[in-house]
Order: sequence, then C-alpha cells, then structure tokens
Amino acid sequence: MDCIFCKIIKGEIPSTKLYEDDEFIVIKDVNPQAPVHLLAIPKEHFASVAELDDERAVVVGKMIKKLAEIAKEKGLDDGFRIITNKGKHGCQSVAHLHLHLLGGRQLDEKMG
Ligand code: DGP
Repeated sequence: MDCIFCKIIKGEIPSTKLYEDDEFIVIKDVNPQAPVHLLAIPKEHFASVAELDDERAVVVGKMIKKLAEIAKEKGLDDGFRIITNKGKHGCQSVAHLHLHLLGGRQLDEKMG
C-alpha cells in the first residue's frame, strides 16, 4: 500500500521517533506548525476517525494519553492542542489516521 505513514512505521522512510509500542508510534512532524508538533500514528492502517470501531478507539485513547504525557515531559504547562483532521474539508493530507500534538506557543483561538 502506498501510504507514507505505513512506510514510516516499517522504517522504509526515516523519521524522528519519540515513542513506539506494539500499537502506535509518536514522531516529529516533518513540517512543524509550532515549536512542538508531534504525530501519533496507529500501526494499523485505517483512514480516519470515520473508520473507528471499539478496538481502534481504545488505541486512539492510549495515543491521546501518551501525547498528554509527552506534553508534560516537554514542559507544555501553559497548554497544548491535540487534533485530528478528516477528509477534504478537514484538510487531511495523509489518509492514515493520526493525531497532532501542537504546543510551545500561543495557538490561534479560531479553530478553522
Ligand atoms: P494532515 O494534514 O492532518 O493529514 O497532516 C499530515 C501531517 O503529516 C502534516 O503535518 C505533515 C506530516 N507529514 C507528511 N509527510 C511526512 C513525513 O514523511 N514525515 C513526517 N515526519 N511527517 C510527515
């Protein structure tokens, strides 16, 4: 499958990995929009939150928990944002579900 995140997970494309377990990885975003911009990516390929089932939702919950832990380790005590994009209107550019962690500066109040 021609998926850039599957290739990163398999090690076929290099990335800066901060965390890995059997279910997901956390890497630095290649095009950071904030001083801290990380991506949590499940190892199972599925496109977006629209494809969640109960099992996948548990993994996504663990991804959120891990990102919050990393945010604490990185000293983002003034706050941060965790988001996921879905489809064209959501500006999703990679069709493999991922969560963004953004922090380290004042983020925009407007979400869209
Ligand atoms: P989204 O627009 O929500 O689909 O975000 C995709 C993000 O993935 C975007 O912020 C840039 C990042 N990205 C794309 N290709 C690569 C890559 O090869 N390596 C890394 N580390 N990040 C990538």
